[in-house]
Amino acid sequence: MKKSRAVSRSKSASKSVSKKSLVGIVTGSPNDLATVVKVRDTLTELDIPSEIVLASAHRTPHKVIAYLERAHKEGVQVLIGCAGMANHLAGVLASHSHLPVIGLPLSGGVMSGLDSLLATVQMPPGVPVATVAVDGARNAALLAARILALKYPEIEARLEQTAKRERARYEQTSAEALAKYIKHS
Ligand code: AIR
Repeated sequence: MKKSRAVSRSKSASKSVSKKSLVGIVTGSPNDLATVVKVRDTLTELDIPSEIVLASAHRTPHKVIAYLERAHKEGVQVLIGCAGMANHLAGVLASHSHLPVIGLPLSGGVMSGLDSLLATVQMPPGVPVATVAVDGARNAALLAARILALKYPEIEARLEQTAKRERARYEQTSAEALAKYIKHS
């Protein structure tokens, strides 16, 4: 499927990755950063420039809007909204932007992320947010990369290499686990 996508993409439509941030990662609290930096780490692994911005839909909504204005001007192409508890950040990003928005619900609080998951995923028709798992930082980054890969062939190639490496690691771990448990059973 990936092959046909690469083939069907016209040469004039494909672009080179710029140095400017292609992904804007917005998060609701400095206390979220331990998880949110993993989004950035995965994007960096794929050579995708990104930025992390601290802005809360509830505490500093003006900052969310100000960031969006800058992001639109500077050519950010995918937004990731991360927050815990009553997570309205991704939804607010999607309601003020035409860009694709990924919601990353975070755990924490008495509901361990279920509150954030439901607040992120249950968007009304017309305002789409693609929601990943609670604390699913790596998938948030990989999904952003897949969106960008539609336009940038080099990102598609890096994604393919990463998937190949991860499959090989999985096969090796599986073989080791089987050898260990079958020997001891
Ligand atoms: N939050 C911040 N503004 C709106 C929301 N939903 C989230 C943060 C954090 C949680 O509330 O993203 O995950 C608790 O924030 P804090 O700063 O009290 O730790």
